[in-house]
Amino acid sequence: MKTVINSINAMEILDSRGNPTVRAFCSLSDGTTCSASVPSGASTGENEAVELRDGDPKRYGGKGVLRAVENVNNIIAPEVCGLDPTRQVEIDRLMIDLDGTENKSKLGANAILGVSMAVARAAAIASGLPLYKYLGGAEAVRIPTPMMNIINGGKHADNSVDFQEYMIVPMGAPTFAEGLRYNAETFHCLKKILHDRGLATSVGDEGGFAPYLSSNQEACKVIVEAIEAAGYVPEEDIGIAIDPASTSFWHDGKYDLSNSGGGILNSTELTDLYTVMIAKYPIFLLEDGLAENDWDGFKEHTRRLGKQIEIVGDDIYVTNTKYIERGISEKTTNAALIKLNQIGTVTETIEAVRMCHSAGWKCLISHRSGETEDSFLADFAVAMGSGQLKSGSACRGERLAKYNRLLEIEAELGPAAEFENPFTVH
Ligand code: 2PG
Ligand code: MG
Repeated sequence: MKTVINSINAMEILDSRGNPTVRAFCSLSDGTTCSASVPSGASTGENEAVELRDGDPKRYGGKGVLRAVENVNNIIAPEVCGLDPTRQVEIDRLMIDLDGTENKSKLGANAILGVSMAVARAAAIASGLPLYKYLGGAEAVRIPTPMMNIINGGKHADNSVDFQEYMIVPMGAPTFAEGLRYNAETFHCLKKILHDRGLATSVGDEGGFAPYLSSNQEACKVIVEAIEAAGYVPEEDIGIAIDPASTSFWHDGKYDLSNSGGGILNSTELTDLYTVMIAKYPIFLLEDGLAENDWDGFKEHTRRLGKQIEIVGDDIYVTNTKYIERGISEKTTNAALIKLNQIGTVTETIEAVRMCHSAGWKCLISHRSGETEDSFLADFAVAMGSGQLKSGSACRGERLAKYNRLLEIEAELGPAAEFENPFTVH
């Protein structure tokens, strides 16, 4: 007998920042039951799919998601029940049509994505396959490089650092497990270095340290010290990737780094600053070096830096093929960030990855700053085979849930697992 979806429902849970989010449940006629939880960003792009919030000031400061939960229970569930859970594309399209808006503002991308992920997971279980294999097929064997965010700034921390994320990348590690160890050891050395200098070792939203540093470059300096203190060679063993999330300090067409004493810069001047930093530190990737609406600035930025390093667009594309297509034709960047909840369905996220890969672009699969213990992202990253994932620091359970799941996947694949440095050395 054909397995069908028996029930779909949702509830309000809390994310890693203590804000409400959606957990969706799916049960099948074969007895399979599972759930999936939706993450939430802080430095969001203006064109992201809409995260539906109640706006009721009496609950969670207006951030409740009971309307999204009701939309799952009352509008989506009756339409999806009875369908074959392996028909992911059809189910996602059906929800997109039910919503009927450009940006999923009627039902909420949080409602739709919760169901989309839960259905994928249920179908994988019913098929007897791990999620990465169900979504990625037999060739899903590439384990992504863990890009670990060990210094948090910008909107993710209350410190003097304007740039949001400083990540370490285990360039020279032979396996994912070894790469994770390189990173975690460096994280611990960084803690000691900061502590010994009397700097704060408390952490930001993604588990990286959030010290008061004298400049944005100072963060690279202490990271290089930490890499060396851990016994690794900067550049060869471990490199640096930065997500300045510059939309968050872009005001009136200028980049405002006055929080860290860096002044107010235009796109060219900010690209000059990055050029200096790249020459001085082992930086291999810059994400959102410029702001979401600075398409012209980005073109110049990529023309100047794109041969040397990976230039990733996050807020500018919001995992939406409409914007990625423009980026590919205008050579705006040479890679894209991929976040499931920016677009709101598993199917559309896969389409975004496919578009990037067929243009020869890299994809960096990403968590959100507000996360849950759900490790869906780890399987998704392996399924997409893009070789790069960022899931925060070596601290905070919701971040480690993804890295630990990747350890499991690598062990399960055994000798079939592939792990290769996705960056070209400059
Ligand atoms: C980013 C993300 C994830 P947020 O900018 O890349 O690190 O942050 O989820 O706050 O948008
Ligand atoms: Mg980003």
